[in-house]
Amino acid sequence: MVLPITSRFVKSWANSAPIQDEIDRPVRWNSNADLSAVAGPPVRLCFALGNAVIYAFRFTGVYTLSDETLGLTVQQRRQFDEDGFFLVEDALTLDEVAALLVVVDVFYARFAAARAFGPHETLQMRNIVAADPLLKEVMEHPRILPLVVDLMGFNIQLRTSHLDVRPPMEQEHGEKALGSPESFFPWHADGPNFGWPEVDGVLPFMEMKVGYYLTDLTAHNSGAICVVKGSHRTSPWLDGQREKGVDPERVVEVNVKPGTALVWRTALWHCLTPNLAGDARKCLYYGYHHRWMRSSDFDHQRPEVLAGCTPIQLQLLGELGTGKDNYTGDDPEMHPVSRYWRPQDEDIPLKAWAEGQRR
Ligand SMILES: O=C(O)CCC(=O)C(=O)O
Repeated sequence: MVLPITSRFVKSWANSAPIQDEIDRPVRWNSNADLSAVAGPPVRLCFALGNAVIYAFRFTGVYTLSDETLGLTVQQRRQFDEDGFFLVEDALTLDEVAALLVVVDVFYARFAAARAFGPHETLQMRNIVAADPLLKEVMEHPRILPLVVDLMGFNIQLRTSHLDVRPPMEQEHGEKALGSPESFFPWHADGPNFGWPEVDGVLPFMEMKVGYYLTDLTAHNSGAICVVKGSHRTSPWLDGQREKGVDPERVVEVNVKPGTALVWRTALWHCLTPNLAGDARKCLYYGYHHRWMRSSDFDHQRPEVLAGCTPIQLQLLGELGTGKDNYTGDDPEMHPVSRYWRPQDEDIPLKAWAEGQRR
């Protein structure tokens, strides 16, 4: 029951539906979970318990989806906003995983030979969309692209794409504190040099990444990424997280099976567990941001990478969907106007694609 302190008992907030054996679910009063009508003045909460214990409760925003949503669920929306990430199991089929592993292994072998890698050498290769057609296809994976568009809108492009191969490491890496400055992969949030802009101590939503895991990361210390739940919401530079260290209660080790995708805000603090398992960890990352920002992997992709691309691929690769190079508009001499800043519909084919998906 929700009971305003200063006014009389509010009938509609009496008696929420009973909650049994659940640890994460919204409370509803007469099927209403929206408490905004009693927001503002202090309230008292009355709990009626039968053979029960309350561990925690909190007030959060109410999450709803617009009619335009392509694939995102309310739970994914809430997790993305509150925790900064969610997981999609079986985002890739096992056949897709197998095909991608072949490609990843070829690149590792090529670099290992060319650069005389030692047994523990990591490969973090960038701009993979330009390196192989299959790696390019993943940037528009049909299970994930709708979620990216739901979260960022259709006026997006790739900021980066990379593959990571981390062979097993020496055991001594397990002795360093997770993500500490002395560890092989300290806690950090992604961002350009000199940082993202801050608005009242909060980092605006500037970009997101999708991680696709190709190997089994279900065991502790198998090289999985760790994220600090909710850390995308506050600026670490302002709230002193760097000095105080990361709250271990909020750390999530992303122990997942092959084919799982991690959809995450790159402002989340993240680091890696050491890979003390028997096999190399292999994964792919695709970062998306707004088209009016600059990519980190390229200014323009090479012509041979763009040749034969679909309009949507061109858009995601940072080009105009038309394939034309009138980047500053049709009258650049008198009235230059960036087609990234003011795109026409044909410059952003994801718009028409999204509309088609909704029908
Ligand atoms: O290798 C990983 O899993 C994380 C890489 C990373 O720090 C990033 O994608 O920003």
